[in-house]
Amino acid sequence: NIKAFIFDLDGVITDTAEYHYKSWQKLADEEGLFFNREINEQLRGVSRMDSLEIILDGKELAEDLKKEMTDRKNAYYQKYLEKISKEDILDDMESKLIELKEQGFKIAVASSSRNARKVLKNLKISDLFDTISDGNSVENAKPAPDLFLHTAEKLGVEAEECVVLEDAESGVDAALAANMIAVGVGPDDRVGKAHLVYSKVAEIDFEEILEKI
Ligand code: B16
Ligand code: MG
Repeated sequence: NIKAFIFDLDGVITDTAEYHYKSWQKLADEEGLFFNREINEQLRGVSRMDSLEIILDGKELAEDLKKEMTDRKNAYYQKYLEKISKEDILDDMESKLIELKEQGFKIAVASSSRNARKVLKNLKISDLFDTISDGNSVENAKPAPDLFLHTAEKLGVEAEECVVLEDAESGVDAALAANMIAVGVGPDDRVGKAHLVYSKVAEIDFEEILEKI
């Protein structure tokens, strides 16, 4: 008996991945670290510090240096965020969200991003959600189930009553670990472990999801 839909942000509601990419690329260039779009793919849904660790690829640095680097990357990223507006909502996601609400479902955002509230504010859809969880909400980032479990608790529903929409492998893993229904958005080699997969956001069909699960 599904009562709530929990949405990932980057890759499901909007596409900030390109801005993350450009910001990491700038930092990597400044630091002489090897980085490209292929490595960037591995950063989908991964927290800021975990992303840096992937880029460092085993290279060990002092904590304060790593903190400075992630802060610098975030400053670049936040510059891009200033440009985000309602037009950056993917496809017809806003009308789909409104429809789910009208049907009586609870809807929430559960994003790894510490900038999630800022992004939602600029997209002008913050008020639609019953609750918003972000990279500050729990200690253990995706693929740990914590962020999704925390979100269900705030919604007042059981994990089994939630459907999670995710574009990242780490996010699908987190949803499955939380005992929720996982709907993947993207190629099978990325989100194929989900209960149901759509290749892109425009194809997500909520009636079909409710029928099939
Ligand atoms: P921040 P999501 C994730 O958002 C992004 O996919 C990932 O690339 C990024 O590193 C992470 O947020 C942390 O973002 O640096 O803003 O805290 O897909 O979980 O909505
Ligand atoms: Mg995502």
